[in-house]
Amino acid sequence: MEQTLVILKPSTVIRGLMGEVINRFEKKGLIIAGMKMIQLTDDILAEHYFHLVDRPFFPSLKRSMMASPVVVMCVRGVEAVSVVRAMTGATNSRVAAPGTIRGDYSMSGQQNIVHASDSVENAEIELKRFFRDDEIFDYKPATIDALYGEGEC
Ligand code: IDP
Ligand code: MG
Repeated sequence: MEQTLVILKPSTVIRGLMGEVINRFEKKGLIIAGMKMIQLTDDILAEHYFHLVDRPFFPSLKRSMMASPVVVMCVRGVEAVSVVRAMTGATNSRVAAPGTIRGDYSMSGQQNIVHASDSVENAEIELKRFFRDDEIFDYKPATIDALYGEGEC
């Protein structure tokens, strides 16, 4: 199975939407393999969003990401990286499709509820950025035999 990083951004924490968003991943059948609340810093955001450091909105992106603690999650499942990206929706929530998390919970291109890793390679790098090995758990959900068909995982 793949693992991917999800961050519940301050827009989710401050608006009291953590439970709703976590519930979507649980209902989908994804396994929450790790989860904790942390405060992001300048340094970790410069690393995490290195592809955006030269963009004019980077200072306001950093402020928005440090406005409250965030929840970082390790989410596991077959093809979890692409499944979670599809559930997340387009970056700009105003064009994100209804039914996606951003499409259903946000009006913003910046305060867009969740971060989700965009490739298997980046998921590995990003999970290492936020989790120690012993903070990711390999337990078997009681529902696993009903989540996947034989040989699917
Ligand atoms: P993603 O979150 O959909 O992967 P990225 O391009 O990696 O999108 O951008 C990271 C984050 O930076 C976005 O989720 C959003 O919060 C913010 N961001 C991206 N583009 C803009 C913009 O044009 N204005 C303001 N914030 C932006
Ligand atoms: Mg991205």
